[in-house]
Amino acid sequence: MCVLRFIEVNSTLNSIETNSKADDVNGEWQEKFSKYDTDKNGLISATELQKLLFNESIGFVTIKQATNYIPLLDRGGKGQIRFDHLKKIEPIMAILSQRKTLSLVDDKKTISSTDFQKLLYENFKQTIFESLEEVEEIIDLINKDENGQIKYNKFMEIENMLKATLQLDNLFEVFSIFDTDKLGVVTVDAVQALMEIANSESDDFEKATEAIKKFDKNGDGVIEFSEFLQNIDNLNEDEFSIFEEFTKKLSVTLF
Ligand SMILES: [Ca+2]
Ligand SMILES: [Ca+2]
Repeated sequence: MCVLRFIEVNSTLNSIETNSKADDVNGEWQEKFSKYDTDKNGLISATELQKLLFNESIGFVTIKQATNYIPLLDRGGKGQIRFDHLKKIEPIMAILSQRKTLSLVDDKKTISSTDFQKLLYENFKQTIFESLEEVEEIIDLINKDENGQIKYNKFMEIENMLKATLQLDNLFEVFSIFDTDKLGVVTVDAVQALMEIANSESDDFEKATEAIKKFDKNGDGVIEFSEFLQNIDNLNEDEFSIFEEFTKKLSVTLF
């Protein structure tokens, strides 16, 4: 009787704790949402999302990339994110914030914004930036001194940050190949149809189907972009190489 009583009390305490933790997390999201919903329309736009990610030191996406990702994060949100969908950016945040530790050069070395812009464009043209003008988005977000100079350390930091941007965008490209109906989700049927086109081995076919199911964490039969990003690291080596091989074959077949 005594033990039972203890368990009851304990489970009540646990649920109170869990609730208050959930309230805290919800509060933090609410705070972020109101802070970055600068036009106060109750939605986070591509530009607002770019600012949120950059100012919170999470990472950088171009407005064009954000515009591609948002309909996948909030399907039915008409190109902007509603509050109850904001948490879906978590896997994006996780990928963007993965960075190597840098050994920074001296703090006095600076570079002009124009050179900064050119260097970034040279290193990431075609892969992230479509034009030199697009690099201005990131220049606008960075602090400059009164002479328009930027610290060289900042350049290294941004370059490092953009590697994660690139990784995220590559994953978006892969997801888009699988999202054949352009509904913003991947289904087992669509992947199987693509595997037929790519003439995959029947053994790989089965393994890939099983692997695909691993992504569907909420079990609704479709894989959302956030589920895809969240679970890409959970594939074992064998599954990962099947996907890699398959995606390569597909890009040759489809494009
Ligand atoms: Ca807004
Ligand atoms: Ca799902």
